[in-house]
Amino acid sequence: MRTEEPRPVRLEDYRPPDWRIGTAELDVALHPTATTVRTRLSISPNSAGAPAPLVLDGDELTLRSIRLDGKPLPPESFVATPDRLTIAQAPQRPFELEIETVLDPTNNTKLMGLYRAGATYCTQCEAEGFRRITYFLDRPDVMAVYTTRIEAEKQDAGVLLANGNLVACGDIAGTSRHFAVWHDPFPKPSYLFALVGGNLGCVKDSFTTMSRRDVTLVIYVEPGKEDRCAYAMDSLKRAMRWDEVTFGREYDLDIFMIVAVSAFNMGAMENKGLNVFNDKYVLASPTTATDGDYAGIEAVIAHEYFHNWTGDRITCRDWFQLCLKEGLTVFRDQEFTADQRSRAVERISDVRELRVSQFVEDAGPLAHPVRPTLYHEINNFYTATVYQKGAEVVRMIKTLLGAEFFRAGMDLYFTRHDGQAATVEEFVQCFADVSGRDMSQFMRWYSQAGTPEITATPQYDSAARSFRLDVTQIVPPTPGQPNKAPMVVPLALGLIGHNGDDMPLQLDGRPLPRGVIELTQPSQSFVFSNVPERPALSLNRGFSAPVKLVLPVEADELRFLAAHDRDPFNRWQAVQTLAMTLLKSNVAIARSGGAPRLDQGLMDAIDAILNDAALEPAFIALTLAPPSEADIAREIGSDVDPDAVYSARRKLRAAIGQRHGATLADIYERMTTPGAYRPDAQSAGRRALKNACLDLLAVTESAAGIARAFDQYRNADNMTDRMAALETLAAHDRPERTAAFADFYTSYAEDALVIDKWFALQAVIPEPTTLDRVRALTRHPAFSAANPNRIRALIGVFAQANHTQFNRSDGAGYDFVANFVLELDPKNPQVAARLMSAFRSWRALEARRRERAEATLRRVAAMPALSPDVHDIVARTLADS
Ligand code: 0A1
Ligand code: ZN
Repeated sequence: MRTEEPRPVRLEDYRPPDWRIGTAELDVALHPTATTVRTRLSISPNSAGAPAPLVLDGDELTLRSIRLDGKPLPPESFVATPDRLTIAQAPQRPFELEIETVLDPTNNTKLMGLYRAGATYCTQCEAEGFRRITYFLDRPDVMAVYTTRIEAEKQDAGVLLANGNLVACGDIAGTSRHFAVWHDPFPKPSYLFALVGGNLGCVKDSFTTMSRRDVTLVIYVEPGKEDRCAYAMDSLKRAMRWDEVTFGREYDLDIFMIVAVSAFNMGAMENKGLNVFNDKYVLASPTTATDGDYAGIEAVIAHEYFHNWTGDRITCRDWFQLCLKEGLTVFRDQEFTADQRSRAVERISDVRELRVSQFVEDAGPLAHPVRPTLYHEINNFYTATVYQKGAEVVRMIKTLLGAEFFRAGMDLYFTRHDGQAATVEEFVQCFADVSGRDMSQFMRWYSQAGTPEITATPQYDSAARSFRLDVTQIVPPTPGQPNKAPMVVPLALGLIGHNGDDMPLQLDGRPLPRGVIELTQPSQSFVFSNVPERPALSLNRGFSAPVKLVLPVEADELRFLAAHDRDPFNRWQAVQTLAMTLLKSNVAIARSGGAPRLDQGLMDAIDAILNDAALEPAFIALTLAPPSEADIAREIGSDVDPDAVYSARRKLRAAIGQRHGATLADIYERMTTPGAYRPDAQSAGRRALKNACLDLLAVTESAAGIARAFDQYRNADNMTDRMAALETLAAHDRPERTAAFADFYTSYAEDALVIDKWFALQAVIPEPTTLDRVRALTRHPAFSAANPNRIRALIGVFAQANHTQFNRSDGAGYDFVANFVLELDPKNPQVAARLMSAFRSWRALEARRRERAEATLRRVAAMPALSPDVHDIVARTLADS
């Protein structure tokens, strides 16, 4: 717990640092509970302005000694508290400061700073963890050259790693200790510092860069897990090549290292030359990892590697600029996956994810701009808005400018800002400079929160052969932003003739560049000429803008688009829109006790997709999944009853299973691939379709459907098929479920990452007994509240993905999660705060649940000694607006 009430940090208060740190030499003697860190900093005043005191950040630090230019500092000339070191009259000239602190990594449960993941020593410094290691100007615009010496008992930590290149290592004569010295020649902010010590196995490889330099690649893992690193290593090499080819970016050190650790607050971390990973995003074998796990590894490995340029070589001036590295790097990893796998499937998956996480965030009390202007706790801003919407904003720049200007703008950014701590303005200016385009209105995507709502009204004039589109945009109010200005919205579109072909687009007598219209006003009309027949309108193709579209489209036209649109995203979207319309009306019917409607048109659209031999299996699988519960709830917007949402959705899936039973059974057989498991996208797509069929056939409650799932569970030779079958069985309260869960546990008890799947599948069962089950599982020997992966698998999945049981009408789900959060908060506030954000949609619930959720939130808010992390989430969740 911090000793002071945190003050908000505001973008407008940004000032350059008063001091610079040129070099930082760390000497770290690892010890389980008393690690000593001796730091030598070369410090100089940053400007010739008025003399400023030197104030270094700390967090729970214990100072052992301090020297200035080699001499001990007299006690009256400095003040050291756990969270600050102040030298009121520091010399106004360059000087050297030596600081010794002592740390307890074993009892560092926050997993920030230096901590232990199992027996391994590792660090996590983003955003403000370095100050838990030593006193420092812990802000990203202070960039220093680091040299790190580590020493340890050889038997405790046989491997000693830090950023950069290895310059020396060896035994310490006359002792059982050894040491290693690492030097990173690239100036970097403290949040990119890392060191690791442990007894680790490794896998080595090498990569020849485009300028023919050889780079050593090493992945370190728990000994015995080396054979699960092949896919991560292969992904790394593909990512390195892709960045050279696509962005001209080459790796810059002699070695690139990845360390997989078992306890990590997030997915992974891009420390310069020494990425630290949650082992979930490194380890994979056919019998322990699903296709989804393989895809996650590929994406996260690429993401962290791409940070080397977008994050490390060019970093952020301050934490308000977080999207500068995160949005851009997510965009880059999404493009990588699109190129490695299927562009259409990647786009649909990314938009699905955006809608369930970012759109939900944007519609609730935690909504914030892609670049916020105020925060209480920066850890709470690693959000879907900063990451996913941040990526959409970069993608829109590409859509507006075209691929060539986009690449030129990126090239300019890399040359102009290399080695700097930059801002969003500087990034966007590069695109303005190369294209000559005024980007000032576009900047609103960074400053205005909320999902714009675009209403489009089409009108065809057969006499004039013209097609007119009247478009209005509204950006809804969000916390602190009641009034919004119009945005620049690039809408890719197509006008489709009755034969399914796109018509040439002529706007104001000129061909439309890239098929994109640009909204800039609250309302605008676009008139297309030479339109020979009434077209079907395909709007926001490829989801060119992250907006909500309101279009008065007839079901017939949606069916036509589902069958004929040459834009695969909008084919998928057409089926989603048909399903959403039906689901919303069936939710209302369910609440008044009626029987759900069926929609022949939707069934026909699905039929057309199922029988289109030209479509990739992964695409068909995505089309078979109706909008998620979170999507439906968001569309309904208020007075949401999660039970009615769940029931309407399940019944629609049962209707699909019933109506298309024969086709689904046939596809199930055809998609069964003989031979050994391969994780490539095509094979994964076939499995995804097969397993979508399996689930739809079982959701009808047919005995044959359940038997097929149980058979698949028992006979599967890979984790994807086994998990898919278990997931299907999990939704049916039958003896087969009990048997399969028991078997799964005994088969994989030794493998924590696999047991996480077992926790998660039980946490998501949509039945009233689940809360008791989850409660009991928190006492299971395989569960540990000290490990974030276990917490996310059991409590996180229950709170975020089990809509009916977290939102039980008696409020017991809320109380359970809140109590867990309160217990976790003193130990790991970051993970606790993330769990707490599950309450973010509480205002949209029906009255009874809303009252229960509010009571729970108020109870948490009233607790003394909440961490700043949880306090911030709860206060914003409860705020009026
Ligand atoms: N920069 C990392 C995300 C990250 C942020 C904070 C952390 O602290 C626990 C860890 C990781 C990324 O984008 O991958
Ligand atoms: Zn990142």
